[in-house]
This record gives sequence, C-alpha cells and structure tokens, in this order.
Amino acid sequence: MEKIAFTMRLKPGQAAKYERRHDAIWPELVELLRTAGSRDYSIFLDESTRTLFAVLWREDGHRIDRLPEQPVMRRWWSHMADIVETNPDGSPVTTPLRRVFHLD
Ligand code: RM4
Repeated sequence: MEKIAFTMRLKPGQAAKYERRHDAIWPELVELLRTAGSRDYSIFLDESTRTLFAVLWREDGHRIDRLPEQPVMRRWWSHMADIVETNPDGSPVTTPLRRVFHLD
C-alpha cells in the first residue's frame, strides 16, 4: 500500500455544496473507487485558498490510473464541474504532491 496526496481547487463560495455532495456520494462511485484500489480516502479544505487536499491509500496493483475511463467517474466529475476548477476534458484540475516528510 502507498499513501498519495494531491490538490484540487474549489470555485468561490462552494464549500458547503462540495461537502453536501460528498455526504451524498453515489454508492456506485464508492464501489468504483474501492474496486480500483483506493482506501481511507479523505479530502480536506483550506478555506483561505480554496485548496482541496486529497489523501488516500493505494493498494498494490491498483487501477486508479484507469478511473478517467470509467463512465461513473466521468459522470461524477461533470456533476462537480460547477463547483470545482475543471480541465477542458471535464476532469478536476489536479496537482500531485510529493511527500517531503514521513514519520511512522
Ligand atoms: C472529488 C473529485 C475526485 C473524486 C472524489 C470522490 O470531488 O471528483 O476526483 O475522487 O471527489
């Protein structure tokens, strides 16, 4: 298992809506994310910059790289596109983060 983190960015004034939509995350998306090998997935919000900090565990042999091909994932991204900064292909603008410290 490997822990990874990345950021996304919320559009202004959308924090409550973002949280509400995730409170009502679709069961089929939960299933897809788990099947792809993600575990213990959290998203934190820095309200001062609207930065969303996502952190999750990736199982060995995961298929997270294939998520953009999945219709459920693409439907979720289009469902979120009005409140998250989004690329022209509909995916959220994502910045991978490099780990610079770790303490077990
Ligand atoms: C986020 C974003 C991510 C997704 C999570 C569940 O808003 O769309 O790509 O993995 O939701």
